[in-house]
Amino acid sequence: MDHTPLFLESEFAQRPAEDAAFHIIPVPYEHTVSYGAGTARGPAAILEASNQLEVFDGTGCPGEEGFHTYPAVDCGGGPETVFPRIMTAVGEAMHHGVPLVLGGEHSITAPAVEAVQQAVGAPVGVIQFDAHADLRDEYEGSRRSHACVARRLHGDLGTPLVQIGVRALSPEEIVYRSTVANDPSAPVIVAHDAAVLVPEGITEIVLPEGFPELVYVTIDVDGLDPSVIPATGTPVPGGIGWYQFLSLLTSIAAQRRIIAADVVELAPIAGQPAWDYAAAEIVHRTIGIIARSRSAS
Ligand SMILES: [Mn+2]
Repeated sequence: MDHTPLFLESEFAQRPAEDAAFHIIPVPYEHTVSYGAGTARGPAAILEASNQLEVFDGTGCPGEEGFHTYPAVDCGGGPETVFPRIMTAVGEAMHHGVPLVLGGEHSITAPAVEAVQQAVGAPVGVIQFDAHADLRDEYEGSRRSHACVARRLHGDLGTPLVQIGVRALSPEEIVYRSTVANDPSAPVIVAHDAAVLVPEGITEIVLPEGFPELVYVTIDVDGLDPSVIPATGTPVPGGIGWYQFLSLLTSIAAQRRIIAADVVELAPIAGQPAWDYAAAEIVHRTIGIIARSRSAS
């Protein structure tokens, strides 16, 4: 059997889980009839591409804090069997450090956040980079579709939510956002949509007062402009650029404690490793931003 690549093992020897700050969890989940054709190959492509990364992320060498890559979560079966496995893996990683979950389709964020909530026993806020709001209650007959993940987080798990880079919204999602905005008892949803962020070149956002101290960051790669990563199921023009993404994430890390993150929805295109590399770089830069914010606090 081929060796499954570990995150940046070309430069940093794998650390035991107890001795690693960052815990990479591959979740090759794609619950569609075309299983195997798209996002299921995302985690392996990111891990392979990670071995081409430079150890220096532009500011420091986050790998010095230790990486531990888990075996891929078994994604055979439907959400009712796979989601508990995701929760177990993320819960275990939370004992040791910061989980970085690699998707897979976006629906995996719901069990990941649930596991993080359980592990900390405190309110967790979610920061979502995404082209889509993912606030539908149901999509194509499923409440666990990738198009519904933010609704599962906000509506079911009760997480306050900040959406960054959204530029594709259904009428139902617009109504949901405004209903929440007018309901003082609902957890907050704050939208920094691409139509304002991108033309105005905004590089910093201020989190709302009362937003939880502990945050989970979910990065749907389609949140960035397709000029950065076109290898995703539903690319949408007009997304945030590379440096804008880094600045926005840095501004989040300066205000709250990022305790877990995921990078989802990479659908590798054969013969086009550039996009796999870009996704691996997103993971690496995210780790670096988290590492520096932790040592600063
Ligand atoms: Mn999404």
